Amino acid sequence: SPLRLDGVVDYPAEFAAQYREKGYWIGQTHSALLDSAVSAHPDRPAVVDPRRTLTYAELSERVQAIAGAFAAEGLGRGDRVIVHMPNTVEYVEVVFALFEIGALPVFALAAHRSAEIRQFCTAATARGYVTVDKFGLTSYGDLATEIDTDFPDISTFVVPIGDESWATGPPLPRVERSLPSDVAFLQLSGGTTGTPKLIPRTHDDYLYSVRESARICDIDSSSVMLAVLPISHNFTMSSPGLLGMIAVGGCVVMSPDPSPDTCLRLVEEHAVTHAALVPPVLIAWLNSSALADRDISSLESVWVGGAKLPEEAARRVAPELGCALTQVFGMAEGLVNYTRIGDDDETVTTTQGRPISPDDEIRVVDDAGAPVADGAAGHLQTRGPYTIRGYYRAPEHNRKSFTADGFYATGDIVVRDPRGYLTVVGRSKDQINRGGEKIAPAMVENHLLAHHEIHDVSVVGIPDDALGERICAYVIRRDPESGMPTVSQLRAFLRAERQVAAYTIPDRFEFVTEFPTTSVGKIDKKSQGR
Ligand code: J2J
Repeated sequence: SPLRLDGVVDYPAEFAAQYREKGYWIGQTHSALLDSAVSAHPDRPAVVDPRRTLTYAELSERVQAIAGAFAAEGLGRGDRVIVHMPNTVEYVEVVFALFEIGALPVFALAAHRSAEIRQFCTAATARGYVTVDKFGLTSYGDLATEIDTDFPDISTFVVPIGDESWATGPPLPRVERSLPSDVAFLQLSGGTTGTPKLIPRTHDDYLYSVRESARICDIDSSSVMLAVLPISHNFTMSSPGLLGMIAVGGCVVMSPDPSPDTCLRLVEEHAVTHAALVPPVLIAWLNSSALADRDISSLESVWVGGAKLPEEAARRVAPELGCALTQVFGMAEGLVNYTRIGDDDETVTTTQGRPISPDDEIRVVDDAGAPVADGAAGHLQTRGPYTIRGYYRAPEHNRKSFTADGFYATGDIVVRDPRGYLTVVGRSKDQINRGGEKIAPAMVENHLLAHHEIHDVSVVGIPDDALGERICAYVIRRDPESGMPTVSQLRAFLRAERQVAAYTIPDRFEFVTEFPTTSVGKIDKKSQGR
């Protein structure tokens, strides 16, 4: 019977029926996706990192053993399990082991720290937390101890990186433990509020977007993708990402860091054909001296998205990297747009593509909700076969983020052309896009307001050449004369006391005595950002 999970907004029955009828939802689970790759390509490499390489058959064997270990700890169908792991082979083993037992991975980013992980534990009422012992200079194990102590209902697992002998118990009997219509995992929203919003995606809806993405990007079993960005991110996971590669029997090479030196070396070593990049990483590749030393002729195309790609950078891809460019404009809530192979240069360099599905419904509306003409800027709203109808356990927030007829209000301002291609021209949501990393100002403001010497704070995005935007905090001190707190005290407070992810710490602090206000007395974030 279907998984019963409170706080999920289902697709209306008539829409679900239509999506099945049209062949979008084919009744496949993530475990079944892996199984078909294992039968078709048992001996092909599935996933590679600097320590280990697994073929599809080996991956499947490890997944069964680890699933057994999770089940032995009492984890099972419908349980939410926070996955807090860097880009490694073990990441793929763990996530598919959770799918195998019907548990729901919650896709934390490796960069998250105690503050964010605790929020996810609470928001998801998690039963499990999986992390690694250490990776590079970062030790993760301590956080597991903390979670163990503070969340008695959560079982914690610390995976020893590179050690093939962990979880080698008996495999589980093979039965399907979830239905294709079940929620498969909880993805994270970029967020606009002080609490994280979780995104429930079903096997059916997500894998439709994955298979179509693989087809649009023309990947097959000979394709090799370099995972440069955090593998948990929806882009690297599914557009077409790790799952797209598994859908076609291709190979994923995990990069331990996004630096051009590491990445371009890996492209040469593993004859990488594709990579998903945010604009600042693409630009770092283009400007890297390593480009001259490396043979990257295997690269067929780079997929670039997560933030607006400047046209000048887009135009440099073909001549300087010797490969094609695909622009990707997507969101963890659903809708993904791609420029298509064979599109003219103008389209590929100046638009963010068009939707995956003929049944992605797109509305571009003015402030009053009335449709605007093609060519005019407006708010993007969307509904379709892989776009959620609501965030997890967030009825109040859902009333703002979804229209009465079920369209998701993306908070993006776009221009649609008569062919249906979208160009992102702005944003109406209160969110900072720092080189593809999304920060909710309200979240940062809440942490700063916990400082006893701060009277008030307003966090905004400020334009930045390299990252598109950076984070700026306008701070009103409790005692303006005191000179306290200082910038370095505030950074230390956020890092060490509040324990937030480094990418959410403001790049700049400005001490002010009042915020600019609009005519209605609301803080004018737009004028601060300029
Ligand atoms: C401008 N803004 C963009 C683009 C995303 C594929 C690719 C990206 C994401 C992603 C994703 C943009 N140009 N090319 O999930 O599957 C901004 C928009 C959007 C928000 C979503 C995928 N591509 N954006 O970035 O959930 O503001 O997903 O609404 O992290 O990023 O962020 P996120």
